[in-house]
Amino acid sequence: QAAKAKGPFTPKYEDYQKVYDAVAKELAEKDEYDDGSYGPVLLRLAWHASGTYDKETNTGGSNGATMRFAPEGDHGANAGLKAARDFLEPIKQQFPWISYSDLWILSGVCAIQEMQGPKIPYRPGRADRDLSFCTPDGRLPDASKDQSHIRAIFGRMGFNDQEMVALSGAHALGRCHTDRSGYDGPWTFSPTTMTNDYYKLLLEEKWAWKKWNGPKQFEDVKTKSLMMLPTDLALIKDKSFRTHVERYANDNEVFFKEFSDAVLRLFELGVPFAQAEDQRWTFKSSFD
Ligand code: CCH
Repeated sequence: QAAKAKGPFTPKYEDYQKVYDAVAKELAEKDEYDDGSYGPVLLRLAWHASGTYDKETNTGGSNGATMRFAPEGDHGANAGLKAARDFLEPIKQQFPWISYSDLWILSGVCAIQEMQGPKIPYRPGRADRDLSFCTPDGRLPDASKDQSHIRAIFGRMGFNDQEMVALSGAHALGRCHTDRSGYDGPWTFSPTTMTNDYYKLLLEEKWAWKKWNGPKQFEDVKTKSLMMLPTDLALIKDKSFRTHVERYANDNEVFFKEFSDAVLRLFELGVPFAQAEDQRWTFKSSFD
């Protein structure tokens, strides 16, 4: 009898865990970047890949990784994300079987977990698509706007108020760069560790307009070393948003749980999975 023909390689949980481990290793080793970690910019890449989703037309979202191409890669909102894509290129070469779109999201999951955030369950199934699937400009939020804009943009993806506030807690991480968005500075004092500090600082600090020639942003009156965007302050000006800011400021566990649920949903928008919802995987972190 002839030997059973070897089918195409079907990667399993263990194979994706290997990719996770490779991203985590690079994150730990390349600690000269920015505040000492590529974690925040990797998370931003995963978010901007996903946040183009439109529930009416079921277009956009993380399936496709169309940000690799112009025009999407050149959209103003995506300025600076090449750093994240370049970081991941050697890992894509090492694991050629994974799609860019699955890799970007897996890296977002890895970034959150490695920066001591909650576990984010994951399932693969995203397929790369060509540039004809690029989304139109203007689907991602504009930081100069108010709560009605936040509701319009995240409502288009299908999120409610509570989820919008939970997702915004990602701004505990990373910073604004003048050569990317035009804004400047970090939101918290620990921009490479996931905490609920973003909400605490929003409520506890006094925020005033920064006096400078750049775009309108806030700075904390006390140290003038932290920043908030107009869209960040909208979360405490709006009554409904504010109740959730208060809940998350008061309880990091509640924040982690609801952040994990909302991010999981964000990362899956518009993806035609073969793997069932109850078959998601949770990856081991480097420190587990
Ligand atoms: Fe954000 N974000 N974001 N953000 N963001 C920026 C940076 C990060 C808005 C605007 C900006 C989310 C929601 C919003 C991250 C994650 C998330 C910057 C600075 C702007 C501007 C970019 C630069 O200059 O490098 C606006 C507006 C909204 C909603 O209204 C959501 C949701 C997430 C993830 C779940 C992360 C992380 C960063 C830091 C990136 C870095 O390079 O440090």
